[in-house]
Amino acid sequence: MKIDSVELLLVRLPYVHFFETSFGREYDRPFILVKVRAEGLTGWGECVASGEPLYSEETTETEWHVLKDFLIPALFRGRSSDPEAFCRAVRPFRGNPMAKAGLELALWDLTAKERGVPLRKLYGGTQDEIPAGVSVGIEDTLDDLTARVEGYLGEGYRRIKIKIKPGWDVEACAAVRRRFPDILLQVDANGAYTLADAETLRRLDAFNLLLVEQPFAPFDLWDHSRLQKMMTSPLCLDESILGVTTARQALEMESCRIINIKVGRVGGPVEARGVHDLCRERGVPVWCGGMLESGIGRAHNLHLASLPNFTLPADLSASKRYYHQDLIDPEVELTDHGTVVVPDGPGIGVNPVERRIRRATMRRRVFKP
Ligand code: OSB
Ligand code: MG
Repeated sequence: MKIDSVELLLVRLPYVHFFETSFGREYDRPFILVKVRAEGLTGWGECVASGEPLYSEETTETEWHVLKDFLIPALFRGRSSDPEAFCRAVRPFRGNPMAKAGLELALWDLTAKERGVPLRKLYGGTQDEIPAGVSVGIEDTLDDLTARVEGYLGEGYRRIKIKIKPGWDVEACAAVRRRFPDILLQVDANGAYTLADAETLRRLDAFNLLLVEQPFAPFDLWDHSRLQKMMTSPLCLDESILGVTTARQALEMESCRIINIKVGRVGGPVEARGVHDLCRERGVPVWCGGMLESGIGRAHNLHLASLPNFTLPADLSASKRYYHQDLIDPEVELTDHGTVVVPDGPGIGVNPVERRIRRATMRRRVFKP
């Protein structure tokens, strides 16, 4: 298709409840929406970096710079809206996966809309609903934590993940397990530990966890491998897995037994599908992670999570778990059996609400070929 314009929108949405990880507490989220127009259709993408380089090196400002100065010009030079051609064209640019993914996602939405099919069809997805988990942040007290977990279980979430950090780990798990002995429970450290903490981490084996996510720094495949040999709980890597190559190396080193796939972290759907396929060939389960996306990014995640090897519950929750009012209509809801449904319309299959987006927009720029 011939592209008419690419629009970038820097928006900000306040959370319903603060979200605290080992990096700190946040009350809202700035992020970039990407809107590609071609032949009367509009493709939407979302870039998942936040305001500060805490989860990874990228921020909304580095994404804006890289999109404006490198990725959008590369797209225009290619004179095509084909997402796979775009993916090849921007491969020479190192890093910056979240910026790349935001634009590639918009091109996938556009392509699926052109063909009149749900995005899931283009990806080869086989599932039409995804078991929903919820990621529960660090709270002020253990009572606050167990009250939140109880609330989410009451809403029907099938799996609980709690954020941990040094000083909020063994006791947090013990408190949740004491109240809810049988739930599916996992933890996520976002890289807050080192091998010196191995004794503390080994104590987590007592809580029958589905997995322990990213205990060490992103680069540290080797120490994850050493830790995995010391623990019975499966380790799962998030930040460390940058694409097919790091996934293969992590599996060959036995740094983890499960992989969290986030389309932004690996640089787009093409790479994400590659990680999925590699894990499937090797019998390694994957699940779909989240970055507290708006409904636009979450709809994209749902289509990706429909691939067959996404066998563990996803960090894909209802709109109201994150935001007072989501940017899409209808909002994402939980079914009565604890799943979220993959939208069925063309493309991402959800309708962005322009009025709500305008209200949340802090900066906007339109680029033309
Ligand atoms: O590590 O999975 C993570 C949110 C922001 C940054 C990193 C992570 C998260 C989450 C939220 O856990 C998951 C969700 O979107 O529901
Ligand atoms: Mg994580």
